[in-house]
Amino acid sequence: MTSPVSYKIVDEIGVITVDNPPVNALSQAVRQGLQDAIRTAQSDASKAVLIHCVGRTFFAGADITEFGKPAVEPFLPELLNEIEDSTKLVVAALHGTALGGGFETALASHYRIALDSAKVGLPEVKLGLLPGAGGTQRLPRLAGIPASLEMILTGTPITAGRASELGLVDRIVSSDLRKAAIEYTRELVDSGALVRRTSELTAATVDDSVFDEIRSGLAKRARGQTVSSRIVDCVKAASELAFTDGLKLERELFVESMRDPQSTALQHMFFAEREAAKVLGVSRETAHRDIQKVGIIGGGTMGGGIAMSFANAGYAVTLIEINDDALDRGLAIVEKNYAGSVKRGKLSEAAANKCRDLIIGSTEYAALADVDIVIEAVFEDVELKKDIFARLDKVCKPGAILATNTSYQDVNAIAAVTARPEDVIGMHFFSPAHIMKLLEVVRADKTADDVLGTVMSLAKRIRKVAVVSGVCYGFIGNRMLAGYFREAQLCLIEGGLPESIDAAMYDWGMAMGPISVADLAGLDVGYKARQGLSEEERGDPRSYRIPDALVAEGRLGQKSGAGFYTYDPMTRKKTSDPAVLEVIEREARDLGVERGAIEADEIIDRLIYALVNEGLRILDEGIAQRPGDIDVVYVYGYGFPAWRGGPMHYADAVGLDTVLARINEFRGRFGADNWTPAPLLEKLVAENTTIVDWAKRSVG
Ligand code: 3H9
Repeated sequence: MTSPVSYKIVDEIGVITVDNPPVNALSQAVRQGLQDAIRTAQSDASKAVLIHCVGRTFFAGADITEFGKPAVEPFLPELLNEIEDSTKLVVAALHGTALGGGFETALASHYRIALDSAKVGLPEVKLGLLPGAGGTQRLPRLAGIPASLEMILTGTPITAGRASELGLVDRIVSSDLRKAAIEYTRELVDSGALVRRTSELTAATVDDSVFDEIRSGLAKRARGQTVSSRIVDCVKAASELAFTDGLKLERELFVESMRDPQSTALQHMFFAEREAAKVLGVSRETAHRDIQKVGIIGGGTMGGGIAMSFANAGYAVTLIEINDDALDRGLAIVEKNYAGSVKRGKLSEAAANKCRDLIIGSTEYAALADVDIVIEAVFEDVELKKDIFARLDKVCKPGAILATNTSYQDVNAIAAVTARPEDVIGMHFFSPAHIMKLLEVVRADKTADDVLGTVMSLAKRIRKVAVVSGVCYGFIGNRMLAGYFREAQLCLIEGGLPESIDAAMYDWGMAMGPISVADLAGLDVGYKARQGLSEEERGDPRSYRIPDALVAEGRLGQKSGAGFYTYDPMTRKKTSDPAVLEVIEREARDLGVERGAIEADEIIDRLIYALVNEGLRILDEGIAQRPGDIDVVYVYGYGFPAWRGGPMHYADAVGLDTVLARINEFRGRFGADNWTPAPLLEKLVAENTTIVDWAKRSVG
């Protein structure tokens, strides 16, 4: 096998070139090649060494696919020490994204030159890890403690410009990096520049209060995450211990993090997110339709947010509303959102203006004649949606993609009203659509492969994480959510309080408790939906009587200032309301429910196992392509803690036999209507296997 690393002396510079697509991960072969080259350079005719990568980026980090397997020499930390110990000066030339072990390689080099478009960072925290190849010790020696803590705790890459301000990059160039880097190295040699070892620097000490403050903030900024305090320990050590002792601590805590189930979960999420982009049965080579112009029908919160997502990515958007008033209202919401982004420093005034200018409004469907894709985002009324699609069929040009943003409705039925069902697809955005990362892409029976492929790549362009779902009521996310909300309401009527249920789930790691989510979404939404249903269709009255009673009292949730909680009109801060407890107790009495204490553990198991059980049905039916897709939906769309890896990964981690035993216990206590184990769960337990192994066998 040819090595991904080559070495050649150019103009007296020993140039190490790495070519390991797609992202130049520091695989064993790369590490070996680097070690061989750096050793050769010590005794050959070269005067200095340059490390650079071809392709889209400098090393994007250690090779994550090697994690969990036995480590093979040379190990990265030792290799980087060897690079730093080089007697000839070593220059790293950075482009693309120099991340993790990649950026650590740069920090171990003696000088750094970067393309102005490059970004550098230590994103290990996103994998539940800390930089484990000297990053926690070298970065503080160059950039100081506060900036290092910020970079390592957030994992957010910084620009080459910022890196230069922090002393992490010595020279920035705007083109032809390889040539510029050879010239720079030559210049260093000619000027007699010395080998400059980061490990020999001293990190400026800071007052202990800096660390105390960071630690006390971790509970909020890194809630539930174990690796953050280890990161603080390492960075603190950089200013207190000798370099080698600091490295020893870093190694110890890196290994501890690697063994932590949180890291396993986050690594699973990393690959699940990338897997989700691949559509089974649709080759990556399938030609995509060209998308330049986008039409959106409905200028409400959802339509406006979707318009912003596209405009932010540079697409021209035509927003259609029913009349001038509605259109003005829609455009005003967009305007307000952009003003908010400017105020919060997320966008410059100029960038916001540029995006805003890309969105034009119209009340005429004829304005959609030349759009390449149109997304319908009106309220959830299937007949209205069918009407709209029949009109779109008439006005849109041949080959235009017709998408619906429905959260529940049958996309096949909507497609059937057109003469081109192959062009119809679901694009289920999550609110607020310009912020939430998830996009459920609903593949209807007749959706053409190139339509699906186009929408998946379009999703990436508008910075969404897309997951394919088959057609069913509620698709992947909302279908699973029904059981989760049902159990939250049942726990409430059986003895819980809004606060205790929210606290149980929030403390477990959910972004928001389910009762607060209901208030945010609006209690009237479910109420209205139930009005059209028969008693039988509404299901167990214990699961909706309390919210319906609150709606009857005008408590519609956050929007009316009161729901399960009462909200301050200015700050939206919520407080408990004794009147709600009275409603709960009254409804429980009416329904003959005897209220009693419910432990947090039970609340968690009932809500999460309801998700897991339905998720397994969804998998079994082929609605989700793979378990990781369900995990991506929950982490990116429903505030499930990424460090627990999503409901499917979590179930495997707990053990499917434990999950099944608990569900069977619930069936015994609460009845089979809500608690019949998914057949796939029983099958996997009987076969003594895991969801992930089953998926490997059945999906490949
Ligand atoms: C580390 O460095 C630990 C050290 O401190 C200590 C060690 C002792 N390894 O994201 P994309 C694959 S921890 C293996 O779609 P983009 C990815 O799976 C690491 N594979 O592209 C995908 O494969 P496929 C710290 C990797 O342009 C393909 O590359 N580094 C790795 O949207 C394309 O990826 C990180 O955490 C990897 N390190 O974004 C950086 N990275 O095509 C992680 C990517 O088969 N990577 N792949 O699905 C990223 O953030 C993004 O991939 C990057 C490119 C920004 C680089």
